[in-house]
Amino acid sequence: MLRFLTAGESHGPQLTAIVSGFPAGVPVSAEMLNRDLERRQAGYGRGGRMKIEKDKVEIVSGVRFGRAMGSPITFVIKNLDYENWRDIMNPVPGEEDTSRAVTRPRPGHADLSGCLKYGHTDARNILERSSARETAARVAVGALCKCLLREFGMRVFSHVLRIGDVEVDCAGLLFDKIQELAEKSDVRCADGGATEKMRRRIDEAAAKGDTLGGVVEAIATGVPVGLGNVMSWDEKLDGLLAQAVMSIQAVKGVEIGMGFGSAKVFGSAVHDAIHFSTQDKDFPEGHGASGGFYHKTNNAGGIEGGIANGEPVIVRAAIKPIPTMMTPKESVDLLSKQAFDACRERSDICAVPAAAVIVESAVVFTLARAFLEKFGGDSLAEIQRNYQSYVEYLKQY
Ligand code: EPS
Repeated sequence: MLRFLTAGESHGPQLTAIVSGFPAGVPVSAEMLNRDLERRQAGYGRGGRMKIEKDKVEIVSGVRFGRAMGSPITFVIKNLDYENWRDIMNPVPGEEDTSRAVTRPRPGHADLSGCLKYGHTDARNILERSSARETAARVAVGALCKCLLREFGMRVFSHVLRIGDVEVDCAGLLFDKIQELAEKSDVRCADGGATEKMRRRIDEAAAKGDTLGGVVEAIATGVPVGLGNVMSWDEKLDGLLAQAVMSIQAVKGVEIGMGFGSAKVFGSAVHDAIHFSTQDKDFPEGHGASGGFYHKTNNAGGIEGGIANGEPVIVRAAIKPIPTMMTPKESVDLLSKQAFDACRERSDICAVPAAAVIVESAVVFTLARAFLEKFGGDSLAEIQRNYQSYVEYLKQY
């Protein structure tokens, strides 16, 4: 089974990810992974930390001459900021530098519940790991999985639909155009007018010492019918996607396809009618192998009954505003129990553009795992044989 584990503190020496179950023979390059790390770092509204970091992976196991070997793949991403935190993050027992201790937990963070759970009185022991810095490792894992999915014509991209009260209008745009425009926008949005308004809102939030959240969308095209499972609750593709996306720092809501909107209207406005054709030209944009069955609408977001139905998989996530604020809310000191304002820490104003790339990575990983479950996972050649035979079966169905 495809699995991964990440480790590393935000201001420690490095982030590490170990991916096991990745098939042998898949072409993998550090450049591919670094491209997505760069995309995650970009975006209007980031704080001072992003001026320090230049995220790059070093692949230290599992890849030889540019191809996966089938053994666990390990990569590390150095935290360049560690140089400024050596004494504070020192693993050696002895004199402790507590100059950056956090005893006034920040509302909205894991600080308080984490300290109570683990018995700490310095929330740094919690926030170093709860920090969204960890998502750099997850994005590298997603980029690795893209190396597999692209071999089978699958693509996953992401864009921003909302920052604060500013909404994007990209109705009628083809996926290619949405992707192209979003990649050019520093708020990762496919609507030039909204881009300007979003930047202004972020400036306003910064001026007030406040922060902003938003909504992001990931779209996966070329997904073949049959990924996921209807038979067991814990194998349903939509359930797996929701878990993977919800586990991302600051995500407070996940929708598939029409999502919450489908609760407001009649069933006739929700369910996607089924059609059949032998002509590729009849299939909607982004359609994957499905034996000729297709849907002209995609309110289901590409998943029915926990199984991919051949249409693009569409996942949206609500990102809450960053809880570290320059105008902090009331809190209580962990030691004295006195009321104080929460700790002020350097942070971002808005990380929604970065969150789009992170959600994209979670979707990529989840689809890659479901893909390997369906088609076997030892080597690329074996998966290609299995995939080809499935496509043939679908044609003859
Ligand atoms: C984060 C706080 C900020 C962000 C960080 C996430 O870092 P710092 O505490 O060093 O200023 O910049 O995000 C990243 C480092 C990153 O790579 O995305 C937090 O508290 O979650």
